[in-house]
Amino acid sequence: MLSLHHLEYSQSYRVLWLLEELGTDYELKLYQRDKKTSLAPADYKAVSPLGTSPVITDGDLNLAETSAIFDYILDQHPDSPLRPAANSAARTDYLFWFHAAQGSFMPMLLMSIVFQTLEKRSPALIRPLIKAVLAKATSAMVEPRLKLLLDKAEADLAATGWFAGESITAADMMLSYPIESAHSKGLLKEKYPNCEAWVARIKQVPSYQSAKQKDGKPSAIFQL
Ligand SMILES: N[C@@H](CCC(=O)N[C@@H](CS)C(=O)NCC(=O)O)C(=O)O
Repeated sequence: MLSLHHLEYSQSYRVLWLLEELGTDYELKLYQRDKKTSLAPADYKAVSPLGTSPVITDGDLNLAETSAIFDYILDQHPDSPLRPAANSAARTDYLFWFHAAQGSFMPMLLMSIVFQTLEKRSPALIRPLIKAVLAKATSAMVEPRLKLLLDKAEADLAATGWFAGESITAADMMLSYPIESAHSKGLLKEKYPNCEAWVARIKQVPSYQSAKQKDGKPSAIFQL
């Protein structure tokens, strides 16, 4: 049976949500982050080929990388509407947003977290200098890219309220982590009402709610 190794406050929430939505049999193993480092604990790192969350095991297979895990699981559910068919109208939107989640959105959010950590951990004497350098890097590199992504998300959501076609797909699930992170940082608000409404919409999906119950945390998002 497939096991999801679920690290608290991590991107593996999306895999938990996917498994709940598909209604498939799976085993859930819960792990807590290391209290000091916030990283995955040693027993988690021992399972994951890259030491990162999510990871699934299935027989002899250990598979990391969220998008690979999504495709592996969806390959076992070929008739699921969560992955629009190759010849369907929603397919290119699906491909774009499914891959933009990990390929473009998440690197920007990771950079923000790394910058915050660097600032927090820098020696007090040089902290103002580090802060100024990181603020410059944020305004030159992170903010413009995030803006382009959120502008496109806002425009694309206007049609149906979902990212690819008339109903929820795995692209919406993949985007939940970066867009909920943007929401919790207060980046959406009045500027991105379609994105705000989408965040509220996904939280109403029954499988999102049952995943939340199994996760047991107030939020899926990791915050420093
Ligand atoms: N590209 C990877 C990124 C995974 C990743 O960075 N996960 C974070 C959690 S959100 C993690 O494992 N953090 C704990 C650690 O690095 O020990 C994926 O899509 O699965």
